[in-house]
Amino acid sequence: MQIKRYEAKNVQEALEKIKRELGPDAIILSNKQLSGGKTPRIEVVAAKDDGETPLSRSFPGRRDGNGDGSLPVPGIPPLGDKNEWDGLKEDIGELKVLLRELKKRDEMFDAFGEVKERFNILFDLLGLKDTGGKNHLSQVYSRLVAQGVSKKSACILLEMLNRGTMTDRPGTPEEGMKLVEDLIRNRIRRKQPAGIDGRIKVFVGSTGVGKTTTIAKLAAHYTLGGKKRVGLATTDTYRIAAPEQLKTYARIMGIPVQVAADINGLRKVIEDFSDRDVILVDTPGMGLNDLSHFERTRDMFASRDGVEMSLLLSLVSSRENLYNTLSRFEDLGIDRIILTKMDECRRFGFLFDLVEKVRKPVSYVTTGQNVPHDIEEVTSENLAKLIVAGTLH
Ligand SMILES: Nc1nc2c(ncn2[C@@H]2O[C@H](COP(=O)(O)OP(=O)(O)O)[C@@H](O)[C@H]2O)c(=O)[nH]1
Ligand SMILES: [Mg+2]
Repeated sequence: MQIKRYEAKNVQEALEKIKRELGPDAIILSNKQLSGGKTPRIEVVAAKDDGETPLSRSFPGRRDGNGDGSLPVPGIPPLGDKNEWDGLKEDIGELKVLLRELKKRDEMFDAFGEVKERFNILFDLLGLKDTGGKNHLSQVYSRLVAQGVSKKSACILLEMLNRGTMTDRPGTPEEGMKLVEDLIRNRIRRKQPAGIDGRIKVFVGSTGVGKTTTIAKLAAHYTLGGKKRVGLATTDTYRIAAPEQLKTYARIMGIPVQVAADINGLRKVIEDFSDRDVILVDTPGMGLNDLSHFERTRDMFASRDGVEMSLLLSLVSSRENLYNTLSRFEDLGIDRIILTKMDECRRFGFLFDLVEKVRKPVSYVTTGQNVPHDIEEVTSENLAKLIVAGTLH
């Protein structure tokens, strides 16, 4: 077999050269675009069977197949007229597409293999392998994620469950969820400090989060349930209606209320309320970029003497907003968290991440607009239940 390489401007030119030199029986072995150079060029490798080479001898049947002396490579016709050449070009084009598809499929299989491998590692880690369907941890994982627990935390919880205290494997996914609930409850109990219990209880948070409503609810509980003498105060002198809202609640409950415009005003309020067991202080809603309100509030309560500061977080805010609010208000020295508007939220799994991160006790959750009823005290029990089962009871 005689093999030759040709360079040409285009296929037509290459074809003419090949025909001229090797004759009409030549076959094309390869054809490619050459890179570099100013003008585009192609390289064509063509061959002519002269009946002498080992290659042609090794395919005697094929050689005879066409009966015209050409080497009949399947799908590649002998070089003939223009139509045949066009057909060949089409075939090459189709082959290229096919090869590309195959390559893509290979890549997909590679990626799939990698994911599978990761799952194996994860399952290994969690002890989920080869259990013959006896443990239900993978279902527990799915349920936790469905409740809004982050995937990372769900993995960590299962790993803790698997490595730590668990003596029996759960017989059902429900049992698994119960075990996770126990684990979270113990974790909250262990990790969260009791929090100070100040006589001056200050409530801070973004506008509309529910500060004034929550203060009214708590005032009623302290007065009616705790038989405590309560004084109400507000530092919100920015909105005309703000003290009015608090005054209305105070009037209904028969509780005194005062307004403190600055640090001296606050001192006077504290003095005036020296006979009160508890002073509940409302503050203006602070936007995240509201520097002056932050500084004023921080300065007013800087002494921290008998002060307990609760940050109210609305459960309907986006997670991003919650974390931004947290990091913004941390500057004020937050002692406790109050979660509001639980009635407007369905899944509470994200609270696991929140309480793990904040490490401040959650003291109350508010469950509606009704004063004084829609508020519940939070314990490690009901918080764990809320996270895992989406309900407090
Ligand atoms: N759904 C629901 N609404 C609440 C809750 N707490 C307060 N709100 C409502 O949220 C709105 C703002 O409350 P407000 O106490 O004035 O917020 P503040 O600006 O932080 O003082 C009012 O319409 C309240 O009735 C709650 O737990 N659930
Ligand atoms: Mg208010």
